[in-house]
Amino acid sequence: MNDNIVVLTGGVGGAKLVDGLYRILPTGSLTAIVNTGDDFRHFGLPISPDLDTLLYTLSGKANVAQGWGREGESWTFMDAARSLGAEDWFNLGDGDLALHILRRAAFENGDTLSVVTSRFAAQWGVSLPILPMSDDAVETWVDSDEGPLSFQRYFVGRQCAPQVSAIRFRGAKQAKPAPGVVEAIEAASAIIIAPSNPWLSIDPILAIPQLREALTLRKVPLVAVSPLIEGKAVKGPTRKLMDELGIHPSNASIAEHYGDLLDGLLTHIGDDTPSYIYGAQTNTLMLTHEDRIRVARSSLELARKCKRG
Ligand code: FO1
Repeated sequence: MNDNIVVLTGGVGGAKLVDGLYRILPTGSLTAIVNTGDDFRHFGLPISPDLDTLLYTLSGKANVAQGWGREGESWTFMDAARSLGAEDWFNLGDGDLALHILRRAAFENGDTLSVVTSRFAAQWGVSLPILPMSDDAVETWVDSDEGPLSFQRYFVGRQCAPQVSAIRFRGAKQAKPAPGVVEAIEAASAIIIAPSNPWLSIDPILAIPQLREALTLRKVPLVAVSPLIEGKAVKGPTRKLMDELGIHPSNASIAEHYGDLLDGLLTHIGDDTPSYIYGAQTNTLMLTHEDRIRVARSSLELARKCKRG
């Protein structure tokens, strides 16, 4: 089949899979739908971490070791801001600032997040439609033993230390899928959920009613790449979060979480494979570009093999 792949993704881990797919699929046969629940305003600037991580990753600008921001970044702004008493829990690199300042200028110009994101992608030679899940504000919040925390306050400000009891997506019920999102899902030959945190990075996407409905009505396979390796997440709080939410840290829990959306699950070699779901295994650790390509190929193969359940 001529591929028309749609990938749902959050930040770091997801961006690596998208990059692997981007490297092996012909232009025009891949669309990324990206979580914007992590987005927030800082110093009055609109920050879109998962969109920016994807832009950096696909244009080869990403600081891979750090997992966010740019390679070779400088911090003159932060040093000057700190000297003026500014809060410094969330670091804005000098190059990174260009995205936030130009995004804010675009919004003041009446442009949507989708429009400004596609403009950035075109400027950086990224020939992949990078679609925000919505152009409406959706904010991920966690209920914790320190009270309600916005995502970045939890994730960066408190380094995921608070005990989480619930996760909410403010504005999701009213949010509309961004232009092209439902059309991409309806035109897809397969849908892949990237190995992002299901609860923090994929659920905000699934919380948008018309987006979820489009996925439920799909006629094509939907497969996910598990974010767990040997029961732990490669990076970030997935395992800790599962423990706090009382969810057993296994691929069975990942499959259960996606429920009837899932037709297939790609898991790490040697890890548990839920019996009731079509599965495949590979080394899902993505450290090199070859790794990204291997996991991308395995996810495409799984999608081709499993039928729409
Ligand atoms: N993560 C951190 O751990 N510390 C930071 O200071 C930080 C700044 C930052 C700035 C822009 C941006 O796009 C992302 C940034 N991140 C930082 C990462 C961010 O919190 C995560 O990428 C996502 O929100 C989680 O996927």
